[in-house]
Amino acid sequence: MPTLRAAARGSALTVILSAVLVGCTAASSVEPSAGGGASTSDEPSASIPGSTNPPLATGPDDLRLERVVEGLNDPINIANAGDGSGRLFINEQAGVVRVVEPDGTLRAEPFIDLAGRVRGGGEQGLLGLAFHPDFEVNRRLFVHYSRLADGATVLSELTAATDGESADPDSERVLLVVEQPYGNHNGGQLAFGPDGYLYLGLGDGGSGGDPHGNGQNLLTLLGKILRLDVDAPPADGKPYAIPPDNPFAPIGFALRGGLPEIWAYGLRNPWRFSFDRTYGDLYIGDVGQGAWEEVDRQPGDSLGGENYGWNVMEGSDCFGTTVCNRTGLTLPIFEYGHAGGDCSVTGGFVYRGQTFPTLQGIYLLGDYCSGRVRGVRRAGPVWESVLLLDTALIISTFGEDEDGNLYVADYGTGNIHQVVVTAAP
Ligand SMILES: [Ca+2]
Ligand SMILES: [Ca+2]
Repeated sequence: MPTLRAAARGSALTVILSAVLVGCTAASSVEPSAGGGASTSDEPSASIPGSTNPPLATGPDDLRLERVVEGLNDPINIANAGDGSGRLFINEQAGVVRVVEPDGTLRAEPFIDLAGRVRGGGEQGLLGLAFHPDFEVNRRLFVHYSRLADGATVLSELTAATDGESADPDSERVLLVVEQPYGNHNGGQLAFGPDGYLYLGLGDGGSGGDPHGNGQNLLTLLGKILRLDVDAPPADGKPYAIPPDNPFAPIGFALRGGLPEIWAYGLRNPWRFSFDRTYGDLYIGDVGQGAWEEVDRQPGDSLGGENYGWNVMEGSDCFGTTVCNRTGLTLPIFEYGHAGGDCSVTGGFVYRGQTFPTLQGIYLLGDYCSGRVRGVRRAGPVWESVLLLDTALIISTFGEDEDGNLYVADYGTGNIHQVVVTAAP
């Protein structure tokens, strides 16, 4: 384990969830100030070449996972409601959301039961859950799931009971349906950004190698991260609005060569992504084909429209060819190969809690197949990385509570673990 050095500045789903959601160089600008907007940091901009991240110079000794909840069935998402309740909400793949009370008790009754509408298994299921930033007041929440009848992607809004303790499936209002050509690569993550917009990650549709070229096709929502406004009045015959500054939002009557919902593209299967709650940076774990698992990072002041490369490239290698045109592609800040049982990245979170100072600013990610937990952190112009843990878990997702504590779900046992750092003896 690395030791902390004060000078440092840090600034699959698969196999079971089916067969491997099988899988550099970031154009990184100066990190914006905590309040967003103007860049005040003196950190230089830099492009980080390929797969040769230096080791993390400083970091947490004695990182470990502490089991805090047991008894979930195929947990694949962990969310909080941001309502001051201190609860965690766990998606079970088959379509049920369970509640973990602040005292750690797993409530017997589901928060919501959508099992009658969800196709669970493989890479399908109740993949995403996001609470409206004003959930405490408006009780609005959003789900992303695979439709029972045909596996199509569904994004829906639901309204919880006034006490916020449950949500009636009959409150469902479907916002978006995207047909799926194959059962795999459905993406998953649903999250509100610091800008108040709702982001949804969709995979390339499935099969292998992106046979339809969806990742680079701006006329499909597959292989993209979408950005929707669910607060403005619905427009253009859709049950949501398009943020006017989306990169392909029409200007007047002028179309701009892509579907207006698209925020970023060139993604293979962005199963999990998250926003750094301090800087607003977007970190995407994009599952690789057969060679490279990658983490992409978008600065908090990005204007969107990034092309993360798939299927021109897998990680920082050309995909299927020895030469390819890298112009305009945003390559990963971190990638790792498939040696030693690694096969499918599960993106995590930048730790911003107050409990474990040595973990501060480190982006944690896991591998679904190997159980390894890695950390990535920016140090001036480079992104350092480290192997933090080698576990026996089947890491399906990370999650963050309201205080910034991080959790890991084990798909194998149904247990939820908290990421903790024990005090040095
Ligand atoms: Ca699919
Ligand atoms: Ca990529």
